[in-house]
Amino acid sequence: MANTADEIILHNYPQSPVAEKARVAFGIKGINWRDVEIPRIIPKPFLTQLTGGYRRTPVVQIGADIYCDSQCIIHELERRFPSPTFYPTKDTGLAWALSRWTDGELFNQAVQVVLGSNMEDLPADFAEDRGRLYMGPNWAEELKKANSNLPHLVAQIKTPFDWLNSQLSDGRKFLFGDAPAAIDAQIYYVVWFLRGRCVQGPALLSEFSDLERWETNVRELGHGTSSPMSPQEAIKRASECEPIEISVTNEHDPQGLSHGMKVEISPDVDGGEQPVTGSIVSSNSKTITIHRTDEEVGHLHIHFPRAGYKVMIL
Ligand SMILES: N[C@@H](CCC(=O)N[C@@H](CS)C(=O)NCC(=O)O)C(=O)O
Repeated sequence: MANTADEIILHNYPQSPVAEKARVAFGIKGINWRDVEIPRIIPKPFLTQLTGGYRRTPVVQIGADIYCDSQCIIHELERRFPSPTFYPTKDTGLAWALSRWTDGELFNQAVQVVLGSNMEDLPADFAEDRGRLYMGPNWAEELKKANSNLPHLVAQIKTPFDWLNSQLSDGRKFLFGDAPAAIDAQIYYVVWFLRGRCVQGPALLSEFSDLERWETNVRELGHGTSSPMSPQEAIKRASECEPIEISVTNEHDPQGLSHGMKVEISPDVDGGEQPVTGSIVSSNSKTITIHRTDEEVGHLHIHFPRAGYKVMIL
C-alpha cells in the first residue's frame, strides 16, 4: 500500500500538448508513472469526480492529492524527485517568469494557428468545446477571424521561434545548457503542438535548424516509464488514501485567504469552466490547496497554482 499510494498518476490523452509538457517532465526525471486516458472533450466524469469540476489536461493524482495545472505538477515533481533537478543553472525564478509567457501568449498564439488552420476539418463537438474554452462566448466569429488571419498569426509565432533558435545557436543541447531544465518541457510542448497539428508546422520549423536539433534532444529524453491504469482504479486509489497533511498560510495574502475559508477556484479566463469549491488547507503566493469531499472517494486535497487562477471567497 505504501508504495502504490505514492504512484504518480497522469490523467491525460495522447494528443494533449500540455500533457506532453508533463510527459517530458517525467522524462527529465526518469520516473515511473501510471497513465489514465481521459476523454478529449467534456464530459469527463471520472476526472471531474476527483478534481471537483476542473476539466483541463493534464492533472496528476498521487493517492488522494490532485495536482491541477502543469505548474503544480512541476513543483510537486521537483519536491519528490529533486535529482536531476529541473533547475540545473539555478535560474529558477527567471525560468518561471518565462514559463508564464509560454503558457500564456505563446500557447494562445499556437492555439489560434492550429484551430484557425484546421477550421474546416474540426468535428463540430470538438470545435465547440475548444472554441468556447479558448476563444470565449463569441468563439464561432473568433475562429473565422483566426482562419482568415492565418498569415499574420503565423508571422507572430515565427518571431519567438527565431528567438529560441538563436538561444540554441551556440550548439548547446538544451535551452539553458547541456542539462535539460523544466523550461525545455515548458517550451517544447508548444513546438510539438504546432509541428504535429497544423499543416504549416513542419515547413515553418524547418527554417530553424538549431530549434529542430533541440526538438530531437528533447524527444530523446523520452517520457519516463508508464503503464496504463483505468479511471476506475484511479478513483479506487484515491478512496483508499488520505491526502497529505499540509498547512501554510501567508499573513500578507492580498485576498486575505486563510485556513478553513470556503472558496471557489477556476482558471482566470472566460472559458466557461466549472469552478471547484472547497475549504482552504494551505495557501501562499505560488499555490493554493483546498479540501473537498466526494461521497464515493472521501477526502481529497486539490492543488492549484495562484498564477493564472481566480480564487473567489464564498
Ligand atoms: N495552464 C494549464 C493549461 C491546461 C490546458 O489548457 N490544457 C488544454 C490543452 S491540453 C486543455 O485542457 N484542453 C482541453 C481539454 O483537454 O479538455 C496547465 O498548464 O496545465
